[in-house]
Amino acid sequence: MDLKDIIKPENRVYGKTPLLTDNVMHYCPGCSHGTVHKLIAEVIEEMGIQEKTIGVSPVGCSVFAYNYLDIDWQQAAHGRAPALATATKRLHPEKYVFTYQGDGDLASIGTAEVMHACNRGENIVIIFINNAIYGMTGGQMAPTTLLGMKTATTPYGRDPKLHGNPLKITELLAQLDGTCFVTRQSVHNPANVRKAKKAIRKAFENSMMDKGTSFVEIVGTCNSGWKLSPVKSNEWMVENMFPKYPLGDIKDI
Ligand SMILES: Cc1ncc(C[n+]2csc(CCOP(=O)(O)OP(=O)(O)O)c2C)c(N)n1
Repeated sequence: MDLKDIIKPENRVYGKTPLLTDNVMHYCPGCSHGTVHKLIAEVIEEMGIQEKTIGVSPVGCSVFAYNYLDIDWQQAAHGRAPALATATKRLHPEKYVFTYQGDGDLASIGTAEVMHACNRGENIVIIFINNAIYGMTGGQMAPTTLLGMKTATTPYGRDPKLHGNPLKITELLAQLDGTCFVTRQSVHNPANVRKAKKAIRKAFENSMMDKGTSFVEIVGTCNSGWKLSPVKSNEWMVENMFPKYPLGDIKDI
């Protein structure tokens, strides 16, 4: 019997969007990147903008994002995605342009780029994955690392006297006149996955309304870097990350 005869349209509860390629993702089991990729792909499919979307992939674990979403992509040097997205959107105002960046990329190496793109109010979407460390290079401290958190470069825990304080860059960007929508989400359970998807969709819709920059932070896990199982990582994130990085909309105009 053919699969189509068993799974009738009325019985279908979920199907993988064709925008997600069949390439096997290189992410570690439990990593948030894969879930966020899926949400972006679903939003693009549901909005029918596959041919009109250009992603800018970063340096970091999600450097290969272009292998997983069947849309047009550019590859930026570390931290430079908002600058590249600015040029792309200005050259192609009819396109939906988004960046996808980790916290090392966006909140450390590319701080200036993201600040000025948001301040200029570029009509782009910025997706920011905050897992509190530099994942790809082996779990070094990032600006978003929590106080006391052990990383490869803070083996005794982050000490504010030595290493400074965690940077709440999302709150900073919300202060800038160029941002129209700034929100912090997570994908650690089904309810939050749905909320994150809604936020991503809103951000994409905003980018055609000349309202300015939409910024979606996703607080995510890096279980390899954190040296915890996927389940424990989610628990650790809820207990430790959310008090410092509370979920919800920070700005919506
Ligand atoms: C200018 C520059 N500095 C440093 C590096 C090395 N580097 C590559 S990936 C990475 C860390 C990426 O961390 P993050 O942006 O948080 O993304 P994650 O891997 O955690 O998703 C670093 C420091 C680089 N490629 N370019």
